[in-house]
Amino acid sequence: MIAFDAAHRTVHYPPDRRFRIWIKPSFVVAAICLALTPLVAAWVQAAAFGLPYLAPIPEFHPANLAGVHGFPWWLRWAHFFNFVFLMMLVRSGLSILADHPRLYFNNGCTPGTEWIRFTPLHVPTDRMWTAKDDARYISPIFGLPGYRHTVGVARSWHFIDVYGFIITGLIFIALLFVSGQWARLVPNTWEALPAAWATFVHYANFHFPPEPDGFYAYNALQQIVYFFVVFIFAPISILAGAAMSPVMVNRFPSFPHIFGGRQGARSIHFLMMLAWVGFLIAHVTLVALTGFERNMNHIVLGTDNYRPLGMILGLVGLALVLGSWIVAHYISWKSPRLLQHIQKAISQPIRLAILNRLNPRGRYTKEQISPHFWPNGKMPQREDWREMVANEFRNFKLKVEGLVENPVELSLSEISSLGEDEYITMHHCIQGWSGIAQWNGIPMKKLIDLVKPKPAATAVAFFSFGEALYGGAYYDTQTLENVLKPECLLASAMNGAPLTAEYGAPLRLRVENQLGYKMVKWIERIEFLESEKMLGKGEGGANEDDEYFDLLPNI
Ligand SMILES: Nc1nc2c(c(=O)[nH]1)N[C@H]1C(S)=C(S)[C@@H](COP(=O)(O)O)O[C@H]1N2
Ligand SMILES: [Mo]
Repeated sequence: MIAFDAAHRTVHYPPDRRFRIWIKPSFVVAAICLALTPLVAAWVQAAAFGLPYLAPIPEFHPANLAGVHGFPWWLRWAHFFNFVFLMMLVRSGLSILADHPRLYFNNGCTPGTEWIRFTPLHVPTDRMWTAKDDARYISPIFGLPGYRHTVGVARSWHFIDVYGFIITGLIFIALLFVSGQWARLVPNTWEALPAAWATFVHYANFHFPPEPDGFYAYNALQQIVYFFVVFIFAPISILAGAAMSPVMVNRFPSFPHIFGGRQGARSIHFLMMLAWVGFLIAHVTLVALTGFERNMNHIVLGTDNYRPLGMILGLVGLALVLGSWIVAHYISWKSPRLLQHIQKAISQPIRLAILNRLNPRGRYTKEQISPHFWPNGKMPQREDWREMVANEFRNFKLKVEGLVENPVELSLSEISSLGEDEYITMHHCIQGWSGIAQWNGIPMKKLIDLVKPKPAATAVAFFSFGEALYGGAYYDTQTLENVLKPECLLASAMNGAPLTAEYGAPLRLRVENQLGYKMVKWIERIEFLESEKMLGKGEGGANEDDEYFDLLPNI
């Protein structure tokens, strides 16, 4: 076990590390039916009519090499790197999942409506139960980096690897078409479908169909499965990932509909992970059962013979991949800051160029407001805040200071007299849950017009009455440019009523193109600065400093 200090130990390695999976019974029944239907059909067909006819495999010999064949070097390397990145994505994805160990098909994530949960706990109704309380421990054997509430580090891996995965995929697909190798993966006639079914009937009856030499051709089922993995699995996984981005969802609210909503996208992202892992298991099993040494020579060396070298090098490659998990584990815990900065160096330019340009314009109706909205964060403990709660913040004055021409101290009524706006938007927490709520408050733009930032001011910091996870005041920063965008509110009301103590009274920020942790609750003061680097550890917020979260979480 990694040596944690006491504070990190309570967060990352809690006494309750039980692992439970519960699946809604109707989902279990549906999954079993879905899996059994083709099997039963195949069994019935074989019992009634015998094993179906399979077209004879064309004979290949060096004098008769019709069509593209073989495994060029780029294909073999793409295959290897795809495996490297995919495993990292799965492992870091599991760590992310454990941070909100429930999956739903409704946008509000109402406890009790999940179709699967990875926690033995039921959400208590007699006390505040935050999403952070709900995070679960996952063993570092399965998760990267594992342990509990390590979503920041896990996301660093997930996003570094997703670029590797996408770039590998794009190069692979481009070269498939350039080289003509695509013809090996894309069926060229509809007859491939009945042929694939006939092949499946053979497998389902534990009867291996005649094995074509994969160096020259695949059987019909194999071809269709490979086609699906490359041209269907990968795009669905990537699109479902994108459909969890706050800026994508709040800019293109109908985009997640293709997955049945924002949480449908998260569920399908997970189910696709299962599909990848299921494919991997079936693929490796068949590679091993249908001539392991020869198959390994194909994919490792690009040769077609029975020598053991491909297998040996392949096993070395596998050992390297396993070794990469161990190295990744140590980087996660020894150099998380470096990892955070590498991810930032890769992701931030891409986010600035693409996602950050999209302006939120999510519009939801009152009927869509979530019945439950997960609370998050540590309630302020400060005496002055508690007293203000008791007298409904009548004496509260928001301080707005720093690099401004006109520093102000404003009461809640002075603030609201600047002119309130109202939006119904979808909130996205880094942990994975979402919720729709209505927010009232003044656009940050109005406050900015009032205080007149000096030209040197580029960042705006929001300081909370509440503490951060590891102590010190919770704070976060925004660029001045971002808080001037539409739908950025200094909110004082939620769902038509003044903010309650739980949800951030007296004021909280709303920035609909970013994740929840950027939206400071229980705001005490606002400061305009030259740069976010001047505060805390210089990363731009309490979570960025201590939990290695992103400075710019558009996704
Ligand atoms: N002061 C403070 N603000 C905070 C947090 C916190 O821990 N402290 N948590 C953030 C996170 S992670 C989220 S998701 C949202 C949650 O808002 P909610 O409680 O209204 O759901 O608040 C954000 N603001
Ligand atoms: Mo969050």
